[in-house]
Amino acid sequence: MFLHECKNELLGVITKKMNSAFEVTIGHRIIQCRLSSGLKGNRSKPSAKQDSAGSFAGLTVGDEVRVLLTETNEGVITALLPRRSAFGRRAALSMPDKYPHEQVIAANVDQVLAIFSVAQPDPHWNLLDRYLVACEDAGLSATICMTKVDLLEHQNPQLAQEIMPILDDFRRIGYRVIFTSTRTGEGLDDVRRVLRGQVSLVIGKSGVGKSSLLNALQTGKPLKVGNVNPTTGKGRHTTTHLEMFPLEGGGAVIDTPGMREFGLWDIPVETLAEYFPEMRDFLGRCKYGLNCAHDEEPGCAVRKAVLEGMIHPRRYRSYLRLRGVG
Ligand SMILES: Nc1nc2c(ncn2[C@@H]2O[C@H](COP(=O)(O)OP(=O)(O)OP(=O)(O)O)[C@@H](O)[C@H]2O)c(=O)[nH]1
Ligand SMILES: [Mg+2]
Ligand SMILES: [Zn+2]
Repeated sequence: MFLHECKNELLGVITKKMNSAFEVTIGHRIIQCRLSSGLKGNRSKPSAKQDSAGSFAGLTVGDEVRVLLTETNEGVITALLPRRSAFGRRAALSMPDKYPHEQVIAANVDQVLAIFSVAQPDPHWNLLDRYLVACEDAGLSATICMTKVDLLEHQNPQLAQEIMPILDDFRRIGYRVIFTSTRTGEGLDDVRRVLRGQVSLVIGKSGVGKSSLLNALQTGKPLKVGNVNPTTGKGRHTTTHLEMFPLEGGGAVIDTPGMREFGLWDIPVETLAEYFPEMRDFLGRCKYGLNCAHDEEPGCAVRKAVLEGMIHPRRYRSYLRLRGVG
């Protein structure tokens, strides 16, 4: 699946990233690679939005690269091929003097599997809204996967009453929602169907069960799984690197470390409403046309739609918060 050849360099796909070390899959071979000094030098480029051949903003899993093999059978990544897609976030700034920039989490993926557990940890809907906006911006379809559904059925029936209306609304506005449990096997066939033949990126907070789900699908070697702190409901950041696994029958899936933060990168306020599918029908119908921020303006068609139950008030509040007016 990953085989190409070009002159004396090889073309491959980055299938694992650990800090600054990479594994590149070339055909059936996995080559340990480092970056050429030329590529490292390009790190000052602040935006990955213009990423294409030659512009570099942090290579990541899914990237197609040129690799020069050394005598010791290690590789040097010499070039990044143009990306077909990039899913990113605002980079968490570990050093105060660093410029704000995008961190591309994965490249060339077809779709995103946004994972939330029904409990332990509790779902965080505003975070889901941000994931979905990032997917819309990247032009990627998204499936919402609710894990640990065994907890819903046996331990907390009240929880179902809380979360089902919210998930029904996500379905109504066009997102696919699936329910899984690695304990009972529920929904695993649904996940297989969604993943088949596609390159999928699995994202979600630590402890929601991303690696457990991939283990249940038997995508390859068993992945490390960590328990959730019973008091705080938080995961323990068990997965610490990005890795892509080929799927039997085609496609691949990328496991990621749980992200502590997920900030949106470079979404113009004017386009934000377009990234809420349920708002699209009302855009341009406000008194102030496309200049409306859909906040307190008179004659706002979006706010009217909220009052009439066409847009969920929670989603609307989430929109306002992202727009910086909520
Ligand atoms: N009850 C229940 N627990 C589950 C299920 N799936 C996973 N878990 C548990 O959830 C905990 C976290 O699972 P992981 O797969 O390590 O979660 P992760 O999302 O990969 O976490 P990070 O790697 O830290 O980002 C483990 O204790 C799992 O046993 C499920 O379907 N039901
Ligand atoms: Mg994990
Ligand atoms: Zn408006």
